[in-house]
Amino acid sequence: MKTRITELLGVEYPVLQGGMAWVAESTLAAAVSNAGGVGLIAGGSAPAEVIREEIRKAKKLTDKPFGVNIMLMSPNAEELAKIVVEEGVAVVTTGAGNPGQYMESWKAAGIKVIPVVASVALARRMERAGADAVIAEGCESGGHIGQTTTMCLVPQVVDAVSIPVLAAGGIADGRGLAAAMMLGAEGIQMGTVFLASEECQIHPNYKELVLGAKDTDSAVTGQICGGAAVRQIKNRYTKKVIERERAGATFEEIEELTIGSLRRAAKDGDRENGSFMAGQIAGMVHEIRPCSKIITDVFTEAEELLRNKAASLSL
Ligand code: TUI
Repeated sequence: MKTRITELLGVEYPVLQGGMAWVAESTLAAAVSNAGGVGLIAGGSAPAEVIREEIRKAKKLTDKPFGVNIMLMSPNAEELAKIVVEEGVAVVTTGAGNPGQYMESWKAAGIKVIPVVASVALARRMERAGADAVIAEGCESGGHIGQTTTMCLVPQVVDAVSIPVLAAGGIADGRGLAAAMMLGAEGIQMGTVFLASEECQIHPNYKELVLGAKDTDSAVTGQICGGAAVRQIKNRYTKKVIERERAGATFEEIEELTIGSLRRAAKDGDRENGSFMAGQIAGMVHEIRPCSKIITDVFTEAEELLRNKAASLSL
């Protein structure tokens, strides 16, 4: 499958791995890149020097292009923005904000910059700022989300910009990839399905929760108190946060509950108090596979669908 994304990034498959904070480290990123996609190391809110070490580890594990995701709400974003230049990282994706202030230095360093956007307005701004492509991420996704679904967001972003668009949110098999292509995307980003990969280093309880989730098992916190909306698997933690939000808790009171919640999920596997970020598509993820198998399964299925669909509809 050749698109402007495979050409831009020099990869076999137009697929990026989501930049999942506390989840996406060098082992996972290198596995996705070695499989022909683009793996990402997530900056999250980790100390920037820890991420530098992860970048160096990934360089030892793969000679293919990989990237770093910079979460712009993190206090370390500025430091990390310099480190990706110093380390000669091939691709940068960003989330949870507008990376405009860093764009010039990244472009000057030859980095391919692909911001994640949740709205047409930000997609347009990113194109004007010099982004190489954008990832249009629908609210089916896990983690911090906007308000528009993938089905509605992707074609509107495709119509609004002329740089290539990747679709994200709710994609975990060939049907999702084929649908994204029909919406005008030239690539995809997947996160949730890579949580259930052999190479993903999260606590086994996290993987178990993803495998066991059904379609309605995620909840969105942060919608009432003015913080960031975050989708994760329903548990005691989401119930408590949503209850407090409904009871009129302040931003600070909610923050007290949310601080450390991702670590409790990814590292400790604390089923009750962790924030197990995952997308709605977790309901369709039932097995642990190597990243290479996940990617070839998705692309083989999509290619067959795209080749045969017209005939099966008697078109
Ligand atoms: O960023 C993500 N997903 C994330 S970040 C994250 S870590 C975190 N944890 C707790 C609270 C907040 C973050 C976990 N998952 N996806 C990309 C994304 N970007 N989704 C939504 C946005 C977004 C939202 C508003 C981007 C820009 C924006 O406004 C910026 C502007 O200036 O218009």
